[in-house]
Amino acid sequence: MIRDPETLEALLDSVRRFVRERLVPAENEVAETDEIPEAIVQEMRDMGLFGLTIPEQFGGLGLTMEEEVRVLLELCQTSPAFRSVIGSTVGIGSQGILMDGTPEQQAAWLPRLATGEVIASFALTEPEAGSDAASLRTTAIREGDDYVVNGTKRFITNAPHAGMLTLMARTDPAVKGAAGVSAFIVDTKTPGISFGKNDRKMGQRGAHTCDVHFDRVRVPAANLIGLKEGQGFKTAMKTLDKGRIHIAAVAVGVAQRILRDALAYALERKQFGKPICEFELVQAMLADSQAEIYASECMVIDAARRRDDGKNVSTEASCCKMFATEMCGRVADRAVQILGGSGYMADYGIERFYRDVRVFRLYEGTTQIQQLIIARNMVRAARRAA
Ligand code: COS
Repeated sequence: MIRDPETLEALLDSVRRFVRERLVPAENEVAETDEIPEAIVQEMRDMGLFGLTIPEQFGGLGLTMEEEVRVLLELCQTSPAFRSVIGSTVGIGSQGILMDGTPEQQAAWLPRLATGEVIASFALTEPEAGSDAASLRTTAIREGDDYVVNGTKRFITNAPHAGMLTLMARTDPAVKGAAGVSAFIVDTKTPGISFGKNDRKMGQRGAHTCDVHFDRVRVPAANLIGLKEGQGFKTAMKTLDKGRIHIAAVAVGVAQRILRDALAYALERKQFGKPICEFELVQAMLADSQAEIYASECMVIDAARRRDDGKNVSTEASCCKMFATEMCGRVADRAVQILGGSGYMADYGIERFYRDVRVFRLYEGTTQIQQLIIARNMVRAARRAA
């Protein structure tokens, strides 16, 4: 749903300009240094990018899902590491508070997330609990007015910079599955929290992940999201439904950029006496990429609109996350192929995108988990209808 086309267009314009003038020129520096310059992060704060999804009453822009998708399509015409800076705060790190938090919890945290003063991370994954998220082992045991948290979270995006975590932990160790899990807001300055070294990753240099260790960390009971135990897994799943539409939009934006670079190369590069874009086998790769990007874009916008209409979009979110991220992998692979030997060389930038986008098919649920969710929902609906 687009509330006011003119206001949205002005925002899209400023993001487009920011990407062109500030982010694209910084791509190589970020890849070399593994750091996003603080001046760029500050500009993101000034533009309100950390508050895209936080309601206006808390100082954010309160974008609808469709509006968020449109912004992401622009913001992702560059290295996806830049999106990652704001990703966990506008997405999975804040949405649990927004969806299930009490008014007090929302008022205490959302304004500082909206300005980018505090960065949020989503702490679900553990060394032994990845795809099987409901098997998580981190415990949060009630002691007086606090919960005492022990355990380790793994691969947590933006944890090295986070001021707060949306933490999923087991409040009832006797209950093994999803029902024993609760969600908490955790201030990262709380004693007993320590961070591992930054992970060494395949791509997206400049975007950081690490382990987070909890050793007898006392979290006030007032920070239990919604003040209800046993609801944390559902909070996480609802958050991921939205997050998966977000990641699908990211995949579409980056794929558009990769295809543009591949086309530009194919127009310039001559072999057998003519530009390679005139060869039909190269044209097939360009055309397949264009058609698949278009299909993915339509899916993402449709899923976003359905969510804005208040529909349950668990199936659609998984469909577009699966389709768009797999598409992006194919587009990146074809781009390397179109550039040939140059596609393999770091100076041309395409191999960097190829590595950067690989994680899209893994995080916020692998392609195989999306397949499982889609098929399960189909079977459930069919059984209900029978
Ligand atoms: N919205 C609301 N509630 C949901 C939900 C959703 N999208 N999906 C599941 N739930 C609820 C279920 O209704 C169930 O509650 P009830 O028992 O009251 O009915 C509960 O959550 C448990 O669901 P389910 O039985 O489906 O859980 P499973 O352990 O079988 O598996 C999957 C769930 C595999 C889908 C889940 O673990 C998953 O998404 N894994 C991937 C995790 C992931 O994306 N990690 C990335 C971390 S962030 S980078």
